[in-house]
Amino acid sequence: MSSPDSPEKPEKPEHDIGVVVEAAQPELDEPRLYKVLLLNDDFTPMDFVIVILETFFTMNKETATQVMLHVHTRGKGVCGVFSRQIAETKVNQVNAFSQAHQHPLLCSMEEA
Ligand code: TYC
Repeated sequence: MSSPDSPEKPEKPEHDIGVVVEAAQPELDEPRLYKVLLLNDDFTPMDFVIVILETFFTMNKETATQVMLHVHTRGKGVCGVFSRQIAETKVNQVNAFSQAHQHPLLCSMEEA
């Protein structure tokens, strides 16, 4: 046990006299954004894809129908653009929902 005035340890100051606190650097980089994509296949019913777009991407029926037809004719299409964590959650939710209904519909993401 060392005495209170042992030489190993400087005495703890009562206050942080002489300590300079610098402001944190502002966050300069914008968070990266990710497109969530639906991929076409030959088996998933069109109505099921429309339900996906309405349920997970809050589209109305008209917009959901347009996006579904775009995917159907062009092979893939963007459902929305999100931060990485939200995009990952959407992809997982859509793929789990499609699997649960035995449809091969695939959802993926890529940096915007
Ligand atoms: N091609 C499907 C059909 O003809 C419809 C479909 C659209 C499937 C979009 C997937 O992401 C998709 N029933």
